[in-house]
Amino acid sequence: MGGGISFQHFVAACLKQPLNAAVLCLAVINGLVTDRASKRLSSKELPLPPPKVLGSSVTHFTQLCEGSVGNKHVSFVKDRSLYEEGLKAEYYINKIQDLFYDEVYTTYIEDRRLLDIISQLIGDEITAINSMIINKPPGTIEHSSHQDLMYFPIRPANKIIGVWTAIDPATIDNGCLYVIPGSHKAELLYNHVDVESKNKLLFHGIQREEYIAPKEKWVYIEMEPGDTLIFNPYLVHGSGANNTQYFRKALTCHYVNSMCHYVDVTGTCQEEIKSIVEAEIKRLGGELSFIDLWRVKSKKVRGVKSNL
Ligand SMILES: O=C(O)CCC(=O)C(=O)O
Repeated sequence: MGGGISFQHFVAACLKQPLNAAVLCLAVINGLVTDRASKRLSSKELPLPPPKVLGSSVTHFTQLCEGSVGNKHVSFVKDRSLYEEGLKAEYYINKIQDLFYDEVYTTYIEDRRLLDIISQLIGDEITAINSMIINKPPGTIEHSSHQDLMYFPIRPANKIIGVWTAIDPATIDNGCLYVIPGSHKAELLYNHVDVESKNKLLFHGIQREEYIAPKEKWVYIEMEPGDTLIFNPYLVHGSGANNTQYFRKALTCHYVNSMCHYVDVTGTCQEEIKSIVEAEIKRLGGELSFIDLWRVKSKKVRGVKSNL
């Protein structure tokens, strides 16, 4: 396992300048954006998201889990092994997805300052996809290394960007994110296998990720509440187990330039994911294709028109 360093120090070292702001950008580290953009991103004027949203995110999560606040749009993902322990919902719900019409979480997803940053990276026409609050309750196992693009039938990839904001302190002990720096540069999707099917549906991980870079090169990113990681969808990343007795929550969303298009992933390394998703939709009584599912899981958040 690679040694952990504080996120602030990691980014500051990479940018070779002091960095005090909560907005931090891995894309900058990997040279994806210009110097001008990196200066803008490290500006103190852009703290993200407002602390009020972070605080209400936690309360709202609990209320959604307990059913004391209803929301017919969101969907819940359980950690199956924690569920089997008969715990309260907050202790086994791993994710709440599809937050686009949730009054609390949209204030994060559509935060003007966040969209200003995203527009520097992918352009002014922005569609949000795949919004989630990720809960990592005590006892959660690791989330294997993967590339987010594996799940998206959308291209071009360089117009897709992921955003992950810590709600709680994220530490090595409670399962912070780790990344393999530079792993996005080859613009390759690595072979993923179903590694955690006992715990969660659709958790595929990269086979033999140590061939991409030895574990000493992996970087564990400890983050404070409000710290935000922005990353390329080819970037290999994952997160560790939560070995503490506290929750580790984060808000995350992907943003896509609205002029992107859907691609048929049949015959590619994404086909297995497509088949699993379509089979699960069928099992639940639905008829959506993989692409239609992403149409449902997207929302235009800036600009006038979206292809998605
Ligand atoms: O928050 C985590 O533990 C991992 C999240 C992640 O990598 C993802 O959802 O793609």
